[in-house]
Amino acid sequence: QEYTALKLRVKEWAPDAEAAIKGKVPAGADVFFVPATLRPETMYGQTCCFVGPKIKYGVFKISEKEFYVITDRAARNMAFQGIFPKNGVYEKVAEVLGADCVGTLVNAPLSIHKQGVRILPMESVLPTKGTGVVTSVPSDSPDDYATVIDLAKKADYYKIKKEWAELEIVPIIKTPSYGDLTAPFLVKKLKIASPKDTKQLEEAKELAYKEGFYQGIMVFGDFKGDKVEIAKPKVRQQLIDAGEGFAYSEPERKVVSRSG
Ligand code: ZZB
Repeated sequence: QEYTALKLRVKEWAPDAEAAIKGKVPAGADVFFVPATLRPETMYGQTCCFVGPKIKYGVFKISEKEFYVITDRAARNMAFQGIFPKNGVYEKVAEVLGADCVGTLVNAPLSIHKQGVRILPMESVLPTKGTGVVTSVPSDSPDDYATVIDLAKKADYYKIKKEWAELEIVPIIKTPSYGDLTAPFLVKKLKIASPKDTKQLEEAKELAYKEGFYQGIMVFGDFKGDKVEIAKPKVRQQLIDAGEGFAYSEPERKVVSRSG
């Protein structure tokens, strides 16, 4: 899988995360949450960034000035892709639990929400995929839409401020079948009531990917009017050129062998 890794710079730490990294990251250095995405063209619509509350993350040193928050597994992969200064070597300076990061304010490149977006919990984040950090685009990802609705509904239970989950969702991509807010449309159409409706969410995701990629037209950003197919690599290159993203690939996951 060829992902785009995105650099979300920490503007303000949640208190427990701040305590965990205290004295371990030099003053003045930037720390980034680094989600891996297959949809760089949707980055305008980021409204938050998810971590698995029970997942343990490492804070890895890229240089004196830059540190990444990702899983150990992702750091190991990155170390063999020229992302760390020395091939195969990845230095971990601190560890932090996903739950302790909740509430941290980060700057999300290209997002319309220039004041920053919050780190929020998502139970279904897989520690074995990507970087274990997932940027949230509720306009175009059914999983993300179902999750932000649930987070806002049960803000107290999740120990978050309701407004952190309620940043405005704007149209980024238009398709003939689903209009300009694909994820909300599909969540409604498939009667998805919560993030626990995993089977319908899987189906919604497949539909959203297909329709978005082959029929989608950008309705926001520098490539407004272009087909998604055309805009995708251009947005990706912009992010890379701006130093706000980089290529990250992951060895194909093992596929369960088919019977017989
Ligand atoms: C932003 C985004 C916007 C994404 C969108 C999708 C969509 P896939 O689809 O299963 O091959 N992701 C990345 N890492 C993880 C993880 N560790 N656990 C759970 N989800 C993860 O996986 C790729 C997508 O799954 C990534 O692309 C990321 O969400 C999420 F509008 O990033 B995406 C229709 C999907 N739309």
